[in-house]
Amino acid sequence: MITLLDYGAGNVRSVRNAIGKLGYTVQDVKSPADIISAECLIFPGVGSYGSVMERLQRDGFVEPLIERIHADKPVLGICVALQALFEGSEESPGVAGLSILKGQIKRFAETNLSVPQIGWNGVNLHKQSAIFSGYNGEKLYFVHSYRATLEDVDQEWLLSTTNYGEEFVSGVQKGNVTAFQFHPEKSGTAGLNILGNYLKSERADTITVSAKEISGNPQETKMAKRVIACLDVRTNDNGDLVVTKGDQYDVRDKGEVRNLGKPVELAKRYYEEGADEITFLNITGFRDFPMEDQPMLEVLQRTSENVFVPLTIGGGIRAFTDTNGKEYTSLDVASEYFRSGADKISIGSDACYTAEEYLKTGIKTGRSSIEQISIVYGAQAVVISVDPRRVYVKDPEDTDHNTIKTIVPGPEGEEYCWYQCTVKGGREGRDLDAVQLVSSCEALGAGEILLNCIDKDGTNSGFDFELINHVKSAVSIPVIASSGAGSAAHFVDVFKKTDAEAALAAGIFHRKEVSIAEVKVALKDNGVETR
Ligand code: 1PR
Repeated sequence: MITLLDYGAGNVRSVRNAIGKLGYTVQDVKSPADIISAECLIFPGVGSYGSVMERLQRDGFVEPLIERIHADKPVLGICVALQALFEGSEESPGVAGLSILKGQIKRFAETNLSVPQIGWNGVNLHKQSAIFSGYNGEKLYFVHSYRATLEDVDQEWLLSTTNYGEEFVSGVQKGNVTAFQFHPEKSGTAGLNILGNYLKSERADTITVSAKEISGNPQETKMAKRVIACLDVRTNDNGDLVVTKGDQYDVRDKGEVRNLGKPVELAKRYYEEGADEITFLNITGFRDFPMEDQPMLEVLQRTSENVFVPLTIGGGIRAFTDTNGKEYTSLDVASEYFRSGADKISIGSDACYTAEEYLKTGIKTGRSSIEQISIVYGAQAVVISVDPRRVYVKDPEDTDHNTIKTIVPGPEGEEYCWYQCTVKGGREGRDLDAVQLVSSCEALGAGEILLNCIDKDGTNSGFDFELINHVKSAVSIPVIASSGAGSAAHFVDVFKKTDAEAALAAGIFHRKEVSIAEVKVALKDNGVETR
């Protein structure tokens, strides 16, 4: 029996599912006393530092947690839970942590690397631990902007480090108390193995750690470039929820919505094929109210039972008033998705409206969906889905928008273009360019950009490098290149010719033209770091 500390701050479903998958029963902490009496406690870290600590305080969990840790009873902390062991964090100034370890959690120093660190990275062990038995250096999934520094950590606690522009603390362990910065429940088979080791050791009450340094000189760990499978989901004309795929956003073929499979089954297939992440886009979300769209919630819930890599959901994330006049904030909508198994939400149309307002007033109201969700769940949980199309101009002076000189001239031989943002699934163009959108959203607290391209979508002609470089140079958060992949070589190209952290495709995977495994082999053969 494993006890889970679910303080309602985000996707705890995945941890719950992972424990279940490993054959254990989960019970929830219902009162502070449960924290003390639990045989084995898992403390998942979801949300921002401040919101985690605030919820723990609200429920009276802080003191029992400290008591339990001091009593050396088994605890496994994940992500922000590792950070919570320290005295505080730059993420939420003035908020006290559990103060088991001295020092403050700090934001990654400014380098040319994107922050948050989102993706798969290795760990170097500094101790021998039964928890890592069978671990062969596989990459594990990290998602965070703040980290414990090597200078701050008590050496007695140091379990593992990871490199991301610097060497930081990715695992701590002392006696029966362990915490990871990475998410074992989101790290595929390798992560499940680590979690399984922990649960096994706990049951036998034999978590063994020898203080012996691991011999040899550990190499710097390296982040992998991510390969993401995207599933555009909607109801077809027969009322079935299907994965579809458009050509430049037109999903109908001879008047019928293309049906390329069932969302839960396809997601499972991509996980098994080695996808580093899976994205669901409810492509009619701008029209329908997602809280009434139970099938999408069910898709997430069922997918997260078998898929142990990060899940992103987009489509319809915005404030909404239902037909009974009941108001839902975008935070309510997002929270429902997180509870159903999403790790990140992606905002499309609403991000454009928010950016337009922000550019007009320069004021951060705190009321936009980006700000609300980012404050509670952390920037890393907020992805901005950009749906741009090229607008050609003869001269940059012909527009107020950010232009590029392009190697793909327009129909009239125009040598310049800007990228116009669209809303409602590409149906409506706005007076907003991609650079304006992404830089405003970053300023408001977004943590990642999903960069589609209507001109390229479904064409199989390769990614739009010019767009990717243009957007990448405007932000310091990670960028996912999307639209146009037609071969494994296109993935190699996008990582060689741009600094995108991830590349996403839909059509080629759905139609089984190229498998994710083939993409990974091509990347590896060409010296691109992969999982
Ligand atoms: O505006 O917040 O409700 O979000 C709606 C979301 O749905 C947006 O993220 C938008 O990109 C997406 N969307 C809306 N309509 C469509 C459509 O196709 N008619 N799909 C649509 C966008 C684009 C990519 C696609 C890649 C790769 N899909 O996600 O998967 O272009 O395709 P490829 O590899 O086959 O070329 P909101």
